Amino acid sequence: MSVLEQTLSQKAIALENEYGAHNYHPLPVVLNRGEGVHVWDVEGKQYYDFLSAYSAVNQGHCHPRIVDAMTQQAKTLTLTSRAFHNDMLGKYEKFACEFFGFDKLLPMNTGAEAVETALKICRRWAYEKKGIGENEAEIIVCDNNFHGRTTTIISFSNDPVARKNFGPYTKGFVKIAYDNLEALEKAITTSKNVAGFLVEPIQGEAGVYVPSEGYLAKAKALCEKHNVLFIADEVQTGIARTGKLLAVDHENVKPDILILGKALSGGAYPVSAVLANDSIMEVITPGSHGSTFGGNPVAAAVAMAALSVIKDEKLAENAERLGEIFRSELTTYIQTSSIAKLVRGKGLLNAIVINDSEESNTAWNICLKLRDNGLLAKPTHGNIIRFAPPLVMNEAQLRDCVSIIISTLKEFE
Ligand code: IF1
Repeated sequence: MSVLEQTLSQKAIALENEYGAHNYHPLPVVLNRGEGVHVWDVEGKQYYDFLSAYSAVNQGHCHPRIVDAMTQQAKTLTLTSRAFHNDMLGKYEKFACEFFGFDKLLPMNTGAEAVETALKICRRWAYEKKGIGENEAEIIVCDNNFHGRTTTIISFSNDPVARKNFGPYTKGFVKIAYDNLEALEKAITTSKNVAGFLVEPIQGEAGVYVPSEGYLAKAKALCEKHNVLFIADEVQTGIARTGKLLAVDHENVKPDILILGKALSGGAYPVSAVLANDSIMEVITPGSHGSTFGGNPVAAAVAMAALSVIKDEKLAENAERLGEIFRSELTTYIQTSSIAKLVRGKGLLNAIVINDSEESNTAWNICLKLRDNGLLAKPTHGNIIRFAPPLVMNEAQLRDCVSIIISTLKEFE
Protein backbone atom coordinates (compact mmCIF):
# COMPACT_ATOMS: atom_id res chain seq x y z
CA MET A 1 0.00 0.00 0.00
CA SER A 2 1.41 3.44 -0.81
CA VAL A 3 1.51 6.20 1.80
CA LEU A 4 -1.51 7.84 0.15
CA GLU A 5 -3.62 4.72 0.59
CA GLN A 6 -2.86 4.29 4.28
CA THR A 7 -5.75 4.47 6.69
CA LEU A 8 -5.72 7.12 9.44
CA SER A 9 -4.80 4.40 11.93
CA GLN A 10 -1.91 3.17 9.83
CA LYS A 11 -0.61 6.71 9.43
CA ALA A 12 -0.71 7.37 13.16
CA ILE A 13 1.04 4.09 13.93
CA ALA A 14 3.68 4.76 11.26
CA LEU A 15 4.45 8.16 12.81
CA GLU A 16 4.94 6.62 16.24
CA ASN A 17 7.13 3.93 14.80
CA GLU A 18 9.29 6.40 12.96
CA TYR A 19 9.66 9.13 15.58
CA GLY A 20 8.88 7.50 18.92
CA ALA A 21 11.20 5.34 21.00
CA HIS A 22 10.10 1.74 20.73
CA ASN A 23 9.44 1.17 24.43
CA TYR A 24 5.95 -0.30 23.93
CA HIS A 25 4.17 -2.84 21.79
CA PRO A 26 0.61 -1.47 21.70
CA LEU A 27 -2.42 -3.25 20.36
CA PRO A 28 -2.92 -1.85 16.85
CA VAL A 29 -5.78 0.56 17.49
CA VAL A 30 -5.57 4.36 17.39
CA LEU A 31 -7.98 6.19 19.68
CA ASN A 32 -8.99 9.81 19.51
CA ARG A 33 -12.05 10.10 21.76
CA GLY A 34 -13.40 8.71 25.00
CA GLU A 35 -16.58 9.07 27.01
CA GLY A 36 -17.53 6.98 30.03
CA VAL A 37 -16.92 3.30 29.31
CA HIS A 38 -16.33 3.90 25.60
CA VAL A 39 -13.48 4.97 23.35
CA TRP A 40 -13.48 5.59 19.60
CA ASP A 41 -10.77 5.06 17.03
CA VAL A 42 -9.78 7.50 14.30
CA GLU A 43 -12.01 5.63 11.84
CA GLY A 44 -14.97 6.23 14.18
CA LYS A 45 -15.36 2.67 15.48
CA GLN A 46 -16.64 2.46 19.06
CA TYR A 47 -15.15 0.16 21.69
CA TYR A 48 -15.69 -0.77 25.30
CA ASP A 49 -12.46 0.09 27.12
CA PHE A 50 -11.54 -2.97 29.19
CA LEU A 51 -8.16 -1.68 30.33
CA SER A 52 -9.03 1.82 31.62
CA ALA A 53 -5.40 2.86 31.06
CA TYR A 54 -4.33 0.21 33.57
CA SER A 55 -6.99 1.31 36.08
CA ALA A 56 -6.35 5.05 35.83
CA VAL A 57 -9.70 5.81 34.20
CA ASN A 58 -11.86 4.25 36.94
CA GLN A 59 -14.25 7.22 36.82
CA GLY A 60 -14.76 6.76 33.05
CA HIS A 61 -13.31 8.70 30.16
CA CYS A 62 -13.60 12.49 30.25
CA HIS A 63 -15.82 12.55 33.31
CA PRO A 64 -17.55 15.96 33.09
CA ARG A 65 -16.97 16.86 36.75
CA ILE A 66 -13.28 16.07 36.50
CA VAL A 67 -12.87 17.84 33.17
CA ASP A 68 -14.70 20.88 34.57
CA ALA A 69 -12.50 21.02 37.64
CA MET A 70 -9.43 20.71 35.45
CA THR A 71 -10.39 23.34 32.89
CA GLN A 72 -11.59 25.82 35.49
CA GLN A 73 -8.35 25.52 37.40
CA ALA A 74 -6.28 25.55 34.19
CA LYS A 75 -7.77 28.94 33.35
CA THR A 76 -6.97 30.31 36.80
CA LEU A 77 -3.56 29.05 37.93
CA THR A 78 -1.65 26.00 36.72
CA LEU A 79 1.68 25.96 38.48
CA THR A 80 3.52 27.85 41.17
CA SER A 81 6.09 25.20 42.11
CA ARG A 82 6.45 24.58 45.82
CA ALA A 83 8.67 27.65 46.13
CA PHE A 84 5.40 29.48 46.81
CA HIS A 85 2.11 28.36 48.28
CA ASN A 86 -1.00 27.97 46.16
CA ASP A 87 -4.54 28.14 47.48
CA MET A 88 -5.54 24.64 46.26
CA LEU A 89 -2.89 22.36 47.74
CA GLY A 90 -3.87 22.63 51.39
CA LYS A 91 -7.54 22.14 50.56
CA TYR A 92 -6.70 19.01 48.60
CA GLU A 93 -4.37 17.66 51.29
CA LYS A 94 -7.08 18.07 53.94
CA PHE A 95 -9.67 16.50 51.64
CA ALA A 96 -7.50 13.48 50.80
CA CYS A 97 -6.24 12.96 54.35
CA GLU A 98 -9.83 12.86 55.61
CA PHE A 99 -10.91 10.69 52.67
CA PHE A 100 -8.29 8.01 53.39
CA GLY A 101 -7.83 8.54 57.13
CA PHE A 102 -4.22 9.72 57.43
CA ASP A 103 -2.52 12.72 59.06
CA LYS A 104 -0.41 13.84 56.10
CA LEU A 105 -0.10 13.61 52.32
CA LEU A 106 2.96 14.10 50.14
CA PRO A 107 1.99 15.00 46.56
CA MET A 108 3.78 13.57 43.52
CA ASN A 109 2.84 13.02 39.87
CA THR A 110 3.42 9.45 38.75
CA GLY A 111 3.07 6.10 40.42
CA ALA A 112 6.78 5.33 40.25
CA GLU A 113 7.60 8.68 41.88
CA ALA A 114 5.19 7.93 44.70
CA VAL A 115 6.79 4.51 45.22
CA GLU A 116 10.24 6.16 45.31
CA THR A 117 8.88 8.65 47.81
CA ALA A 118 7.56 5.87 50.03
CA LEU A 119 10.93 4.10 49.91
CA LYS A 120 12.73 7.30 50.90
CA ILE A 121 10.33 7.93 53.78
CA CYS A 122 10.76 4.34 54.93
CA ARG A 123 14.56 4.57 54.88
CA ARG A 124 14.61 7.86 56.78
CA TRP A 125 12.21 6.43 59.32
CA ALA A 126 14.51 3.40 59.70
CA TYR A 127 17.49 5.57 60.60
CA GLU A 128 15.78 8.32 62.54
CA LYS A 129 13.04 6.40 64.36
CA LYS A 130 13.84 2.71 64.39
CA GLY A 131 17.55 3.22 64.99
CA ILE A 132 18.93 1.10 62.17
CA GLY A 133 22.63 1.73 61.44
CA GLU A 134 23.59 4.05 58.59
CA ASN A 135 22.99 2.55 55.12
CA GLU A 136 21.89 -0.75 56.63
CA ALA A 137 18.13 -0.47 56.10
CA GLU A 138 16.46 -3.27 54.18
CA ILE A 139 13.06 -3.17 52.56
CA ILE A 140 11.27 -6.44 51.83
CA VAL A 141 9.59 -6.75 48.42
CA CYS A 142 7.82 -9.61 46.64
CA ASP A 143 8.66 -11.82 43.69
CA ASN A 144 6.93 -10.73 40.48
CA ASN A 145 6.24 -7.27 41.86
CA PHE A 146 5.47 -4.30 39.65
CA HIS A 147 6.04 -0.88 41.18
CA GLY A 148 7.22 1.21 38.22
CA ARG A 149 10.26 1.72 36.08
CA THR A 150 12.82 3.96 37.79
CA THR A 151 16.35 2.65 38.30
CA THR A 152 15.75 1.86 41.98
CA ILE A 153 12.40 0.19 41.39
CA ILE A 154 13.65 -2.03 38.57
CA SER A 155 16.55 -2.97 40.84
CA PHE A 156 14.14 -5.15 42.81
CA SER A 157 12.01 -6.32 39.91
CA ASN A 158 12.47 -9.83 38.61
CA ASP A 159 11.26 -9.09 35.13
CA PRO A 160 14.35 -9.62 32.96
CA VAL A 161 13.00 -7.34 30.21
CA ALA A 162 12.50 -4.45 32.65
CA ARG A 163 16.00 -4.89 34.19
CA LYS A 164 18.36 -5.97 31.45
CA ASN A 165 21.40 -3.70 31.04
CA PHE A 166 20.06 -1.03 33.38
CA GLY A 167 22.52 -1.85 36.18
CA PRO A 168 24.21 -1.21 38.51
CA TYR A 169 21.19 -1.86 40.67
CA THR A 170 20.19 -0.18 43.95
CA LYS A 171 20.93 -2.22 47.08
CA GLY A 172 18.88 -2.64 50.20
CA PHE A 173 16.00 -4.81 49.01
CA VAL A 174 15.19 -8.35 50.05
CA LYS A 175 12.90 -10.33 47.79
CA ILE A 176 10.52 -12.97 49.13
CA ALA A 177 7.67 -15.06 47.71
CA TYR A 178 4.31 -13.26 47.45
CA ASP A 179 1.40 -14.59 49.46
CA ASN A 180 3.75 -16.45 51.78
CA LEU A 181 3.65 -15.49 55.44
CA GLU A 182 6.43 -17.87 56.49
CA ALA A 183 8.76 -16.20 54.00
CA LEU A 184 7.80 -12.80 55.38
CA GLU A 185 8.28 -13.85 58.99
CA LYS A 186 11.65 -15.40 58.16
CA ALA A 187 12.83 -12.28 56.34
CA ILE A 188 11.69 -10.02 59.17
CA THR A 189 13.17 -12.11 61.95
CA THR A 190 16.50 -13.11 60.39
CA SER A 191 17.67 -9.51 60.07
CA LYS A 192 17.40 -6.66 62.55
CA ASN A 193 17.67 -4.13 59.74
CA VAL A 194 14.26 -4.57 58.17
CA ALA A 195 12.55 -1.19 57.82
CA GLY A 196 9.57 -1.92 55.63
CA PHE A 197 7.53 -4.37 53.60
CA LEU A 198 6.39 -3.06 50.21
CA VAL A 199 3.48 -4.99 48.74
CA GLU A 200 0.75 -4.83 46.10
CA PRO A 201 -2.53 -5.99 47.72
CA ILE A 202 -3.24 -7.76 44.41
CA GLN A 203 -0.36 -8.25 42.00
CA GLY A 204 -1.40 -6.55 38.77
CA GLU A 205 1.39 -7.13 36.32
CA ALA A 206 1.92 -10.64 37.66
CA GLY A 207 -1.49 -11.41 36.13
CA VAL A 208 -4.03 -10.15 38.67
CA TYR A 209 -2.79 -12.50 41.35
CA VAL A 210 -5.10 -12.32 44.39
CA PRO A 211 -3.37 -13.47 47.60
CA SER A 212 -4.97 -15.94 50.01
CA GLU A 213 -7.64 -14.56 52.30
CA GLY A 214 -6.06 -13.19 55.46
CA TYR A 215 -2.62 -12.70 53.92
CA LEU A 216 -2.65 -8.92 54.09
CA ALA A 217 -4.05 -8.76 57.62
CA LYS A 218 -1.52 -11.30 58.90
CA ALA A 219 1.33 -9.63 57.04
CA LYS A 220 0.34 -6.32 58.63
CA ALA A 221 0.24 -7.95 62.08
CA LEU A 222 3.73 -9.41 61.55
CA CYS A 223 5.03 -5.99 60.51
CA GLU A 224 3.47 -4.36 63.55
CA LYS A 225 4.94 -6.96 65.90
CA HIS A 226 8.45 -6.34 64.57
CA ASN A 227 8.23 -2.58 64.08
CA VAL A 228 8.38 -2.83 60.28
CA LEU A 229 6.43 -0.40 58.11
CA PHE A 230 3.69 -1.96 56.01
CA ILE A 231 3.77 -0.09 52.71
CA ALA A 232 0.79 -0.70 50.41
CA ASP A 233 1.22 0.07 46.72
CA GLU A 234 -2.39 0.77 45.78
CA VAL A 235 -1.48 2.61 42.57
CA GLN A 236 -3.43 0.05 40.56
CA THR A 237 -5.72 -1.58 43.14
CA GLY A 238 -6.79 1.59 44.93
CA ILE A 239 -9.63 4.07 44.36
CA ALA A 240 -12.55 1.59 44.15
CA ARG A 241 -11.08 -0.75 41.53
CA THR A 242 -11.39 -3.93 43.60
CA GLY A 243 -14.80 -3.19 45.10
CA LYS A 244 -13.61 -1.22 48.12
CA LEU A 245 -12.01 2.21 48.26
CA LEU A 246 -8.68 0.43 48.84
CA ALA A 247 -7.89 -3.23 48.28
CA VAL A 248 -6.52 -3.44 51.85
CA ASP A 249 -10.02 -2.51 53.08
CA HIS A 250 -11.15 -6.05 52.19
CA GLU A 251 -9.10 -7.15 55.21
CA ASN A 252 -9.50 -3.99 57.29
CA VAL A 253 -5.80 -3.30 57.07
CA LYS A 254 -4.49 0.20 57.58
CA PRO A 255 -1.08 0.58 55.91
CA ASP A 256 1.63 2.62 57.61
CA ILE A 257 2.39 4.13 54.22
CA LEU A 258 -0.18 4.25 51.43
CA ILE A 259 0.83 4.82 47.80
CA LEU A 260 -1.76 6.10 45.32
CA GLY A 261 -1.65 7.14 41.66
CA LYS A 262 -3.54 6.47 38.44
CA ALA A 263 -7.26 6.87 39.32
CA LEU A 264 -6.45 9.54 41.91
CA SER A 265 -6.99 11.81 38.90
CA GLY A 266 -9.49 9.66 37.03
CA GLY A 267 -6.92 9.49 34.27
CA ALA A 268 -7.22 13.18 33.48
CA TYR A 269 -3.80 14.26 34.70
CA PRO A 270 -0.77 12.65 36.35
CA VAL A 271 -1.43 12.78 40.09
CA SER A 272 0.07 10.51 42.73
CA ALA A 273 0.43 10.70 46.48
CA VAL A 274 1.91 9.09 49.55
CA LEU A 275 -0.06 9.16 52.77
CA ALA A 276 1.14 8.40 56.29
CA ASN A 277 0.63 9.52 59.85
CA ASP A 278 2.73 12.22 61.50
CA SER A 279 5.09 9.91 63.37
CA ILE A 280 6.29 8.64 59.99
CA MET A 281 5.82 11.60 57.67
CA GLU A 282 7.66 13.96 60.02
CA VAL A 283 11.00 12.48 58.86
CA ILE A 284 10.49 14.46 55.65
CA THR A 285 11.96 17.92 56.07
CA PRO A 286 12.42 20.89 53.69
CA GLY A 287 14.81 20.01 50.88
CA SER A 288 14.69 16.26 51.50
CA HIS A 289 12.16 15.55 48.78
CA GLY A 290 10.03 17.29 46.17
CA SER A 291 9.06 17.82 42.56
CA THR A 292 8.30 20.85 40.38
CA PHE A 293 4.82 19.65 39.51
CA GLY A 294 3.93 17.72 42.68
CA GLY A 295 1.03 19.42 44.42
CA ASN A 296 0.23 21.81 41.59
CA PRO A 297 -3.19 23.47 41.68
CA VAL A 298 -4.55 21.64 38.62
CA ALA A 299 -3.63 18.29 40.16
CA ALA A 300 -5.24 19.34 43.44
CA ALA A 301 -8.50 20.37 41.74
CA VAL A 302 -8.58 17.26 39.57
CA ALA A 303 -7.90 14.86 42.46
CA MET A 304 -10.62 16.36 44.66
CA ALA A 305 -13.12 16.03 41.81
CA ALA A 306 -11.96 12.49 40.98
CA LEU A 307 -12.33 11.31 44.59
CA SER A 308 -15.72 13.00 44.93
CA VAL A 309 -16.94 11.14 41.86
CA ILE A 310 -15.85 7.81 43.40
CA LYS A 311 -17.89 8.54 46.50
CA ASP A 312 -20.93 10.26 44.97
CA GLU A 313 -21.38 7.66 42.23
CA LYS A 314 -20.75 4.76 44.64
CA LEU A 315 -18.17 3.30 42.28
CA ALA A 316 -16.68 0.88 44.83
CA GLU A 317 -20.11 -0.67 45.40
CA ASN A 318 -20.68 -0.86 41.64
CA ALA A 319 -17.30 -2.51 41.07
CA GLU A 320 -18.04 -5.06 43.79
CA ARG A 321 -21.45 -5.96 42.34
CA LEU A 322 -20.46 -6.03 38.66
CA GLY A 323 -17.28 -7.94 39.48
CA GLU A 324 -19.35 -10.75 41.01
CA ILE A 325 -21.48 -10.96 37.88
CA PHE A 326 -18.43 -10.87 35.60
CA ARG A 327 -16.61 -13.69 37.38
CA SER A 328 -19.70 -15.82 37.80
CA GLU A 329 -20.65 -15.55 34.10
CA LEU A 330 -17.12 -16.28 32.93
CA THR A 331 -16.65 -19.11 35.42
CA THR A 332 -19.77 -20.77 34.05
CA TYR A 333 -18.47 -20.45 30.51
CA ILE A 334 -14.97 -21.63 31.38
CA GLN A 335 -16.26 -24.91 32.81
CA THR A 336 -16.88 -26.12 29.26
CA SER A 337 -14.10 -24.14 27.57
CA SER A 338 -10.87 -25.54 26.21
CA ILE A 339 -9.36 -22.10 25.49
CA ALA A 340 -9.89 -20.31 28.84
CA LYS A 341 -8.63 -22.01 32.00
CA LEU A 342 -9.77 -19.76 34.81
CA VAL A 343 -10.96 -16.33 35.78
CA ARG A 344 -9.71 -14.55 38.89
CA GLY A 345 -9.81 -11.12 40.42
CA LYS A 346 -11.63 -8.81 42.79
CA GLY A 347 -14.18 -6.17 41.98
CA LEU A 348 -13.54 -5.03 38.42
CA LEU A 349 -9.88 -6.04 38.36
CA ASN A 350 -9.99 -9.45 36.73
CA ALA A 351 -8.07 -11.68 34.39
CA ILE A 352 -8.59 -14.88 32.48
CA VAL A 353 -5.83 -17.39 31.94
CA ILE A 354 -5.64 -18.71 28.40
CA ASN A 355 -4.99 -22.38 27.93
CA ASP A 356 -1.71 -22.01 26.06
CA SER A 357 1.95 -21.34 26.85
CA GLU A 358 3.31 -17.91 27.85
CA GLU A 359 5.26 -17.94 24.59
CA SER A 360 2.19 -18.48 22.43
CA ASN A 361 0.42 -15.57 20.79
CA THR A 362 -3.05 -16.95 21.47
CA ALA A 363 -3.91 -14.27 24.06
CA TRP A 364 -2.65 -11.55 21.71
CA ASN A 365 -4.76 -12.97 18.89
CA ILE A 366 -7.79 -13.11 21.17
CA CYS A 367 -7.23 -9.43 22.03
CA LEU A 368 -7.10 -8.58 18.32
CA LYS A 369 -10.41 -10.40 17.85
CA LEU A 370 -11.90 -8.68 20.90
CA ARG A 371 -10.87 -5.40 19.30
CA ASP A 372 -12.61 -6.36 16.06
CA ASN A 373 -15.65 -7.25 18.16
CA GLY A 374 -15.61 -3.86 19.88
CA LEU A 375 -13.80 -4.44 23.17
CA LEU A 376 -10.24 -3.43 24.08
CA ALA A 377 -8.10 -5.50 26.42
CA LYS A 378 -4.42 -6.35 26.65
CA PRO A 379 -2.55 -9.58 27.41
CA THR A 380 -0.03 -9.78 30.21
CA HIS A 381 2.59 -12.53 30.60
CA GLY A 382 1.71 -13.92 27.19
CA ASN A 383 -1.26 -16.03 28.23
CA ILE A 384 -3.27 -13.86 30.63
CA ILE A 385 -5.81 -11.23 29.59
CA ARG A 386 -6.57 -8.46 32.05
CA PHE A 387 -10.13 -7.11 32.20
CA ALA A 388 -10.52 -3.76 33.96
CA PRO A 389 -13.33 -1.59 32.58
CA PRO A 390 -14.15 1.87 33.91
CA LEU A 391 -16.18 1.56 37.11
CA VAL A 392 -19.00 3.73 35.75
CA MET A 393 -20.22 0.77 33.72
CA ASN A 394 -23.82 -0.35 34.25
CA GLU A 395 -25.09 -3.91 34.43
CA ALA A 396 -26.54 -3.98 30.91
CA GLN A 397 -23.23 -2.80 29.48
CA LEU A 398 -21.32 -5.35 31.55
CA ARG A 399 -23.57 -8.17 30.31
CA ASP A 400 -23.07 -6.94 26.75
CA CYS A 401 -19.30 -7.08 27.32
CA VAL A 402 -19.48 -10.56 28.82
CA SER A 403 -21.26 -11.77 25.70
CA ILE A 404 -18.63 -10.14 23.45
CA ILE A 405 -15.88 -11.84 25.46
CA ILE A 406 -17.57 -15.25 25.42
CA SER A 407 -18.45 -15.16 21.73
CA THR A 408 -14.88 -14.11 20.94
CA LEU A 409 -13.45 -16.93 23.03
CA LYS A 410 -15.76 -19.33 21.19
CA GLU A 411 -14.02 -18.41 17.94
CA PHE A 412 -10.84 -19.91 19.44
CA GLU A 413 -12.28 -23.12 20.91
C1 IF1 B 1 3.29 0.88 31.97
C2 IF1 B 1 1.67 -3.27 34.51
C3 IF1 B 1 -0.39 -2.35 35.25
C4 IF1 B 1 1.60 -0.19 39.22
C5 IF1 B 1 1.82 -0.28 40.59
C6 IF1 B 1 3.27 1.56 40.54
C7 IF1 B 1 3.11 1.74 39.19
C8 IF1 B 1 2.25 0.85 38.51
C9 IF1 B 1 1.14 -1.35 41.38
C10 IF1 B 1 3.83 2.82 38.46
C11 IF1 B 1 2.08 0.98 37.08
C12 IF1 B 1 1.44 0.24 35.00
C13 IF1 B 1 2.35 1.10 34.24
C14 IF1 B 1 2.12 0.67 32.82
C15 IF1 B 1 1.71 -0.73 32.85
C16 IF1 B 1 1.06 -0.84 34.18
C17 IF1 B 1 0.76 -2.12 34.68
F1 IF1 B 1 1.14 -4.09 33.63
F2 IF1 B 1 2.87 -2.99 34.14
F3 IF1 B 1 1.72 -3.88 35.70
F4 IF1 B 1 -1.17 -1.42 35.55
F5 IF1 B 1 -0.77 -3.53 35.50
N1 IF1 B 1 2.65 0.57 41.20
N2 IF1 B 1 1.48 0.16 36.37
O1 IF1 B 1 0.78 -1.06 38.60
O2 IF1 B 1 2.99 3.84 38.08
O3 IF1 B 1 4.79 5.33 37.22
O4 IF1 B 1 3.35 4.14 35.61
O5 IF1 B 1 2.40 5.98 37.01
O6 IF1 B 1 3.06 1.19 30.82
O7 IF1 B 1 4.43 0.71 32.44
P1 IF1 B 1 3.42 4.88 36.90
